[in-house]
Amino acid sequence: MNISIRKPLTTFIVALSFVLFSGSSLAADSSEPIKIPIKNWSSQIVMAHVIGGMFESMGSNVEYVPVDNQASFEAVRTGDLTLVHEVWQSTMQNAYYSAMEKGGLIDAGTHAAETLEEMGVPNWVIDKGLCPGLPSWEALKDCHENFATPDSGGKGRWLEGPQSWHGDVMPNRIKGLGLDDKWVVKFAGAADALWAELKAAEKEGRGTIIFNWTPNFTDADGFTFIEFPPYYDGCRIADGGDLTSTGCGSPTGWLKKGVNYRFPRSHPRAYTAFTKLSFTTPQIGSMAALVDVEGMTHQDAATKWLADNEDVWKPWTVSILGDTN
Ligand code: TMO
Repeated sequence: MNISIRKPLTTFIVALSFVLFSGSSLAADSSEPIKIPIKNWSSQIVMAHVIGGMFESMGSNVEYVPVDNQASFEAVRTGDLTLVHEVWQSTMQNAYYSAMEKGGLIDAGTHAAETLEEMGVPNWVIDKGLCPGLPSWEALKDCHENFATPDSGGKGRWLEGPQSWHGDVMPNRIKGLGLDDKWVVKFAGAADALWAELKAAEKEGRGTIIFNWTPNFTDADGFTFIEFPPYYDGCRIADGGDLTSTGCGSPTGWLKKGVNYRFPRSHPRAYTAFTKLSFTTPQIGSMAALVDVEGMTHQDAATKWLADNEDVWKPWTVSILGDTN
């Protein structure tokens, strides 16, 4: 009799404590690695390690996964990646929103930095008068000789980034503006080739037009983006535009983050910190500068950045539930 009364009571207590225990364990992060993408420009790679270091300081495991930029959004959707931390509006919004519409990628907030990805010139090109009338694009009608290179067939050369970044946006733009008899687009093999070109052109005193972006380390050096006809949704050929509209420039835009839909549940603390995380233009520029100006490795740059900026990122990791992992 005694036993038959006690048994249900014991069962009840065990069940109750299980509910309480699992209630609190839900708030602890899984030990499964958080999979962070590594792409092919400096701020992205340094920021990957900055974010990974922040997660590690919270007790999480991380894994770095080299990925193709345009394929990375689908990889977040399917869970092969946990997150993306630099979604540039001008060149990535289509892939980002299409992964969101298919289901599986969710928005995780926007950085403070505004972005621009555009063709431009180092300020000394303007100071030397190599293309009078810049930054207006119309100036390009009369100065292409000063931007010819051995591989450009007598035309002025635009040095684009790797073709995997934006496809045919720039070749189409030159056609759309009616500049294709005077200018030609060449694609750099890697971002480093853009910075090597800036140095070489300055040394040789010749004009140079490269693809560049902000935030970047060049923000501090003096770089001027060319002003093209205004961007509007659908002006580019890839977005339904035609030759009369595809001369449009790049939009000033946002820099977003995104995560796989399971991340808030598997790693609630890391997810919360990641949604709070927001970098400014000078912060992102300094991540790139540690590599492209100071010559550090991406990992060392991230370690230094984390050590120098604890006041920036530590507050994002503090739990409002009052305890730490
Ligand atoms: C994606 N990027 C910032 C290199 O233009």
